[in-house]
Amino acid sequence: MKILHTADLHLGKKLFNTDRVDEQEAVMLEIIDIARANKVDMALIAGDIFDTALPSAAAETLFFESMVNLGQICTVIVIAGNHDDPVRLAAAKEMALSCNIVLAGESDITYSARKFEAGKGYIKTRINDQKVCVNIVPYPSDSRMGEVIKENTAYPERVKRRLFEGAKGFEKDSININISHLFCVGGVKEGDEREIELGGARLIPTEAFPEAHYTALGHIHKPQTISKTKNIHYSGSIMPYAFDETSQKSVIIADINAQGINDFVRAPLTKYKPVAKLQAGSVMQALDLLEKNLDKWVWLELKLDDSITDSAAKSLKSFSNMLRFSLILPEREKVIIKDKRLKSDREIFVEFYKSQYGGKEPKPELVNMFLEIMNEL
Ligand SMILES: [Mn+2]
Repeated sequence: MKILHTADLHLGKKLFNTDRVDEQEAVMLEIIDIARANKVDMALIAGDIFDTALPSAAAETLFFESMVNLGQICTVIVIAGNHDDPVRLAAAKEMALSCNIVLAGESDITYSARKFEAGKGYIKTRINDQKVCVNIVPYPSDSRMGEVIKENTAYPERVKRRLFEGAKGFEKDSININISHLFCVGGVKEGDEREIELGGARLIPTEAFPEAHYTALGHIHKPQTISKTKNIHYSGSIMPYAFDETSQKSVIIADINAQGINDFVRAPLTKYKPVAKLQAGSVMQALDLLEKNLDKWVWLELKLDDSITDSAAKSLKSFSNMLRFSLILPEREKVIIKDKRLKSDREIFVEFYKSQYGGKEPKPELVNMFLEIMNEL
């Protein structure tokens, strides 16, 4: 069977207030074309479908239209990520089922028994006369797993338990697949994923995954293979969502049989605008760089000895591909180049607050509250 694995669509997500639904639509069409051209049997969409719990109408329309089209090509499994509202995402699950789509918000997917053989956390189907079992684990936060936190059970242990529960559907003669949305030990960060910052206690080790022919993960935006021997992969996001996401985006196409993975390729996505963080030492150079990067979203850092003239600012602003502009002047440089790691949590917080609120100092109570939370983590 052939699978297509993608994740982190973040439909509706803007880059510095710039709407990207048109770009997202082009990429979704490209993904559907890739599925069709490769005669894919199953699409695995591993969470963060939307960017917010309350997506825009345009983002929802794009999702539903894309899924209906994909469902005409193959069976589609969609799980909720941390950015998705699990209830809202799966609200149309009954209707989706008749379009060959499983919408999995929270763990319980027994509703899909109308079309598939479904158990607690898994579905079974047949593709080209081959048995297939998919262990479905949407973003496993404690509240979404409906866990009562027992003493002395660490978060990775609770997730492991949940992963092994769905694996009860795995059979010796079936192709067995795990799909989830989490941060796995060994994952390399790129972009602005929030939970990664929360520290090691939430990381899931590879031992937590039941042995399977393929494990499809979402959550990290950088495409990467966590374990080749255990077949654990991140597809990465469908386009860059932060200025440090410079790697080529792609979807995974894998040909799997009962013996293992026959063929594995990352099919590049080409319909989005890449990002670039550019540095210039003069206005002339800055204008030249912007001109040369019209096909990219640009964050321009301009280092000058003196402040910028009105006419230069006007020329720079005329480039609509420039989404962010940082002017670095000598007196501010000391602050900017100081390594964050050398600063205390208090310093970092105060600096961040001031940058967000026009230089205003945060109230001491607020700083203390922040430090208390930091200590608890
Ligand atoms: Mn995520």
